[in-house]
Amino acid sequence: MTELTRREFAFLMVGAGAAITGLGAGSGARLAKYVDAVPRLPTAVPRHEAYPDADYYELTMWQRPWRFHRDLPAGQAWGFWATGEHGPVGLGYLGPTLVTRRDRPVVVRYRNHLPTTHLLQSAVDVTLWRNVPGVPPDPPGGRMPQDFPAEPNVWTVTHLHGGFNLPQFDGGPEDWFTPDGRHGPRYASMPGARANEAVYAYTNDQDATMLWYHDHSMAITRLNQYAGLRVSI
Ligand SMILES: [Cu+2]
Repeated sequence: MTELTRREFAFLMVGAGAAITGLGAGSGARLAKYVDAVPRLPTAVPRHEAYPDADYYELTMWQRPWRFHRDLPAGQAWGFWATGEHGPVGLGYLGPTLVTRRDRPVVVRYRNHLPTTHLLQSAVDVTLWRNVPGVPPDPPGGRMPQDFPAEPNVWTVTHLHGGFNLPQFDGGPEDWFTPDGRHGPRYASMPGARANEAVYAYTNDQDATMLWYHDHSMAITRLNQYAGLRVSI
């Protein structure tokens, strides 16, 4: 776990460090190792008014400051924030853990409150969903024909990795939604979602184990996860 976290730090320094911290990858700066405690993910508390037979959570994606190392200035990162009795529950990066019981249904309202410009905008590869002059199309038939926005935007969709999920709540790549309310071609939700939300129900009948939830959006999954949208449950 510690190793993974160190690797994440190292990756972020190299891959996203320029954007997030202003430190160039070639600056020669060396950071002291093992000086920060590994952050502990907070635990979200479920509510029961809306769905009495389920644990109900609201998880909002925000861009917030996050300090990746004690000797770096605070940068910006993405994370999930749960609605809590005493305010939002989150870190700024990653997000809260949900503690559940096998066979106890869970309902999650995912809300996209991110900016409409990607945190890692310079790394967005539009050729993954659009024909670009000079870039040969993938055979057969060129790039993906889905109805994507004309310009890169911040679409997200959350997949519960390892859950026995109904297909409409599985968070597939085309199920995305944006902060300004656009939806992917296979977007689905329980009733009552606002335009920048999707409400998913999980039967939670897989074996008791640790799962994780993470962004799964078409073409920008890697960027959304580097930015912070991935958490254990
Ligand atoms: Cu996964």
